[in-house]
Amino acid sequence: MPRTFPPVSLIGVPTDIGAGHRGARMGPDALRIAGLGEALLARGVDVVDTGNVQGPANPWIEPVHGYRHLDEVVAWNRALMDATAAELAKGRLPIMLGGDHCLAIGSITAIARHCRQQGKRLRVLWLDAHSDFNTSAVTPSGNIHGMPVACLCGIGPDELTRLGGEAPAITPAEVRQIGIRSVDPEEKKLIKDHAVDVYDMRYIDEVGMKRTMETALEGLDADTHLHVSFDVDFLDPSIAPGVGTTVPGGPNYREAQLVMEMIADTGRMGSLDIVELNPVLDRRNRTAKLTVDLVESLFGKSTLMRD
Ligand SMILES: [Mn+2]
Repeated sequence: MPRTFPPVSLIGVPTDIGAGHRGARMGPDALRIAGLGEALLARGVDVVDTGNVQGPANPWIEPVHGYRHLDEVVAWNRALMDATAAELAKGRLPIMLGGDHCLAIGSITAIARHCRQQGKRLRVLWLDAHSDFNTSAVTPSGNIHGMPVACLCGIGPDELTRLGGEAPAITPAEVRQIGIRSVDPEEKKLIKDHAVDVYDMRYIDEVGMKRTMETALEGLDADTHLHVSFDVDFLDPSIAPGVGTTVPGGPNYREAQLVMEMIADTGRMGSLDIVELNPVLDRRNRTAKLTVDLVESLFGKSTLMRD
């Protein structure tokens, strides 16, 4: 039986304000040019492109008190939080076209608040090479795209942890991280102290992607909102070169497809971030096209009918 998906709103977030390389600001258009909207329409999904969220330019300066571009990061995330909340309130499934991963602070803050208002449980699936659980005390770069999970869990500057008024926006127990293979030494300790549920590449190698995903998706029910935060550097750089922070040893094409198909099978995805795509580092928009291919699988495209 064909699955139906809620209507989708694309929200462009053209910024690299939290990143260590410039170029992710071009990500939204690269995804549009790769045909993201058309691909969803072809799957029978109702899609509206709401255009781009606006925010300040990237001043490209050194960290101040441990954070790089904090005021600008706050401005972008506040704008995205409001845009995300507006689409959720209309009953639509927002897809954030990033943009660097700091934008997940704004999107997920809005999503968590929506879940509280609706009495829904939240599950955040964080597909990434990195845990993004840094704090200013442990990251030398001060790049905030390495901090969103910590900020969402209440660890970070007040301006970000309290973006939605209350802190923390989420708890580590709501998060499952898949594909992790690069964690800073001090960050490892934080992850352990806060008991973040991390399925790193060694775990995936040992038990396989199918079992990993079954475990990470366990316990989802009709009252669960599943948010997928998809950092394109989750993928092995041999298939996805267009990201600023490539780490070898990521999921291959088939494993990535399985991840997306298993998420689609749950029928619970209520929102999606696509982040860190950097067209400056890509080859002929290859990584954007691969991302569109994977998003089609998130919306139920599979080789055969499987019920
Ligand atoms: Mn990330």
